[in-house]
Amino acid sequence: MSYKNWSFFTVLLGCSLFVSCNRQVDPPAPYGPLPTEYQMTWQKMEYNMFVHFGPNTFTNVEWGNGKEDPKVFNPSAIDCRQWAAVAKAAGMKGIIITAKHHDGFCLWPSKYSTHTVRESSWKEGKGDLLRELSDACKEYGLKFGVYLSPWDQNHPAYGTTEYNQVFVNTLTEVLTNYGEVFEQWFDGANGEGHGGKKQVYDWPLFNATVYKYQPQAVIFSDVGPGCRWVGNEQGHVGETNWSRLDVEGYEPGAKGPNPDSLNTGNINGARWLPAETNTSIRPGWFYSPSTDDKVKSLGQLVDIYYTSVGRNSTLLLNVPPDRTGRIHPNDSIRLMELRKAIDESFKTNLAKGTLTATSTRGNDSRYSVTNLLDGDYDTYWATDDDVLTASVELTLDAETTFNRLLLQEYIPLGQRIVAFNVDYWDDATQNWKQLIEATTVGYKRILRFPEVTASRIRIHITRSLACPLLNNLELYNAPDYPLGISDDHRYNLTSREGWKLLSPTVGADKIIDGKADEAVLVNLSEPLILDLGKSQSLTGFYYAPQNKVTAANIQRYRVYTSADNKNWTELKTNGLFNNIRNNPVRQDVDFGQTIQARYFKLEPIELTNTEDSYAVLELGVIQE
Ligand code: FUL
Repeated sequence: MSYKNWSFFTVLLGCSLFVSCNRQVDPPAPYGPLPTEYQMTWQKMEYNMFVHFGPNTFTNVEWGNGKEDPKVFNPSAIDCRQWAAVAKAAGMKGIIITAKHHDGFCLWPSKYSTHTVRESSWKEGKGDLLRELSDACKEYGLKFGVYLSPWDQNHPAYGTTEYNQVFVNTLTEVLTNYGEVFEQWFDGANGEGHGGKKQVYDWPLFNATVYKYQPQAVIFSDVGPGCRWVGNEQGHVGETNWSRLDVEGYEPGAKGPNPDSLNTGNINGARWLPAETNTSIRPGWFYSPSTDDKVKSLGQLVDIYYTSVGRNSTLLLNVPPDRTGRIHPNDSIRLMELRKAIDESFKTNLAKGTLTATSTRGNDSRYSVTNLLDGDYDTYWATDDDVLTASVELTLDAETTFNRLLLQEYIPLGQRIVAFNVDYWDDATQNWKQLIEATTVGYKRILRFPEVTASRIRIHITRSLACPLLNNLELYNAPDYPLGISDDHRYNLTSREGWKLLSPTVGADKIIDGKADEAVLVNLSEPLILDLGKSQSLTGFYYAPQNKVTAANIQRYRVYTSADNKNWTELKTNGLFNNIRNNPVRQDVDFGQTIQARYFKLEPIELTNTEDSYAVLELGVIQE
């Protein structure tokens, strides 16, 4: 090569080096459906309060039928500022109130209904609960959201095409009179109203009404469009949880996607539809004095935090005010304990050290793995477009003991990571050892594993739909909070001495053993007949269904008692276990009188699905 050529090459090489050192690699392209700005704001709220309040608070039922006297609604010392103070101290960011439940009762004096606070005894009909709560939320810096049930058992127009407009009118009142609404909660339940008629809901019209007056509101339902139900009311979204769902051909309610899809989302789902885990601090959604001693234990609530917020979901925890109109101390104390437990668990981030990655996008410092520790939500680590598996390693400044790993994926550009492993470096064997294998990260993922002491930890992404983007990594050593007394243990408190189940004969022992552990399947033709051994004073009965949304549990039933197992007295002709499909917890039914009897019979007349046998976990009578 001549000197002239050589110098030409030097110049060329120099230029290309110059260009590559300063090259700004393109940011990763968005992948799949993306969250809107409003969905991002909503996702970051993480933890909100649900409030079920209305006539049911006073009548011991979960579903009112619209025929209740509005005068039963009469809280003696309502204090929405107390609700807001409790929510705020609990660490919640917003409150969603049941403005109208299935009984049609409106917590504001609606022009379009005659079943409202105006007709109640509260404040001599001059009260407006939405006003009081929305004001309290503003005062405490909380966001305000509304639940409105299209199913309305009171309104005379329900079941006619006219009703959809009535519903839109009530919706408009709620959305235009109380300031900003961060979430609109639509219940898909579609039961019978006046004269046994069901309504064909106009969902596109309902959604358009929300967006017209509150464009930033995130709309909840089985199919969104803002966020989705997780397919159960027990407080857990899937370990695999995609913030995406296919909604084509589905509707909110019974025509919704199956509970498993709702629980995990769909890996290639066409719509961005993040999960909201909704559950109640008590067994039911509405207050009842009978559940004052059944508030979930601290351990149960901590567990729910991990199975919701820790799995890429928000948590909407229901705290039902009592008959005075205040949050009962049993609930508020538990919420403060939960707040303390969360604070304690995530007080000290132990992820201090040096981060390296097997690959960095364009070797560009803007996508450096060090972004994972900088506390800035909008800086993230990324790989090149064609690098779909990669590892991130953290060498800790010192040997550290930890049992929790928190990861966040940069979801404004889509959810991508399918599967990953977490390993720690074992000094004794000089090898990597696996701590845990996991699927999906999403907005926030908190992994729990047994305590380990190590100085290196590695996150190995084994499958990603597009180049992975992570923006945060934290390590903690959190205390364990034992689950404590659960409802299952409480069954043991009932004395079952001398009881014998005469029907069915197979599995009878399990049904009355006081252990709500194993469900027995009974043929629909066989009722449950219990012999108490001798005549007793009975005030009610309980039925514990199988704890699964997809189970075949009893929904409608007849109940009888007898002194001789021959002549039966019918106590309930068409009993309904309210909301048992979505919330399959133990049902306690009060006879409303004391009955002297030796035999008790429960006859199923309708199940939660179309199977021909039904599930029973436990059955028993409640004695005086
Ligand atoms: C369900 C309703 O039927 C329950 O009563 C409760 O409001 C729950 C949050 O949603 O669909």
